[in-house]
Amino acid sequence: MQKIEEIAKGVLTGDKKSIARAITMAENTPEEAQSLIAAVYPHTGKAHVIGLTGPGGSGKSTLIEKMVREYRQRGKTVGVIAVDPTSPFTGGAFLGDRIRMQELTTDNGVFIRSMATRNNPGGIAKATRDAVKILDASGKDVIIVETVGAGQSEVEIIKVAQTVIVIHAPGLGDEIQAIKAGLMEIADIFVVNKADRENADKAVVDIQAMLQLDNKEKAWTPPIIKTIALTSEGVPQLIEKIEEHWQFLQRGLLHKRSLEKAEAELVEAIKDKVTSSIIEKLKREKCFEEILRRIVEREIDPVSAAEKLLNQMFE
Ligand SMILES: Nc1nc2c(ncn2[C@@H]2O[C@H](COP(=O)(O)OP(=O)(O)O)[C@@H](O)[C@H]2O)c(=O)[nH]1
Ligand SMILES: [Mg+2]
Repeated sequence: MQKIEEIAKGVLTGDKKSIARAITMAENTPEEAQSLIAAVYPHTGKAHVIGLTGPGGSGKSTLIEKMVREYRQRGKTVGVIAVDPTSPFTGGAFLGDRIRMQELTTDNGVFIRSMATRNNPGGIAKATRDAVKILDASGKDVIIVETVGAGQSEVEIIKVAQTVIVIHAPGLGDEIQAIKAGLMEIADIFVVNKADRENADKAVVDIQAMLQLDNKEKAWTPPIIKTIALTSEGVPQLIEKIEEHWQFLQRGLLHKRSLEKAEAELVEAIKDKVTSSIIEKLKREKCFEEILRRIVEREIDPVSAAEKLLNQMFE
């Protein structure tokens, strides 16, 4: 117990080792991490959480490195969480070029971490949410979450963000389709990276065309920003747009979104608790083993058996 208190205290002072240990705990032993999260939770809610998602190879990690530098120049502290199932967990290593990152990793105003996506007992979306809370409590002004692709779990992960950036780059095949399918509605800002490549303008036109298909009345129209992450071109403009979106949210939507997020997290937590407590209770019942035997003997199918058990329990 003492240990968790110490880690929590360290997190609140922004101590890198404590932050790292706290995130590891959230990944590996989410139940143990719960008391830590509870302890730091009152100190969260200040950071601007930015999600960056798009196909692998579009330049997310390169762009984030440049965004971090830009934020540092503006005097802001930054946390980065990379959720990338395609690259193995390397204990905090992030971005291909580690030497380039050395400078940032020794900066106390920056914390960069990649998340383990395998063997994650509580689920990657939950672990990412916890990591964001830990970084938020540590006092980071901005937290950037990088995820790959447009699958359901990526959308789940990116829901942690207040500002969602969907990135694309020319030369990645027909990935615009993927953006269209999964991420169109949740994008607040589009980035076309690798603007040094010849098809960049076509990518911009494609996204514009998609945006025009959606003729719902919107208070915020997602801008499309061209960047060259390699040279930082467009990065200051991107940061400006992110700030603009943050201001926009603070004029009203932020509170509504916070309530929605709170509800989603509360409902998920209730589901978890209810499910495990009911299952534990049922397992202690005598009829549990009997019904297992009947399923094996093909006297009853598992779903009907579940209904039967639950009916007995609640009658
Ligand atoms: N030409 C060009 N290459 C880029 C640019 N940004 C990133 N890259 C390269 O694209 C590759 C993938 O970048 P990375 O940041 O790892 O992409 P991620 O998978 O989306 O995180 C790397 O070889 C980068 O050097 C850019 O603006 N222009
Ligand atoms: Mg990456």
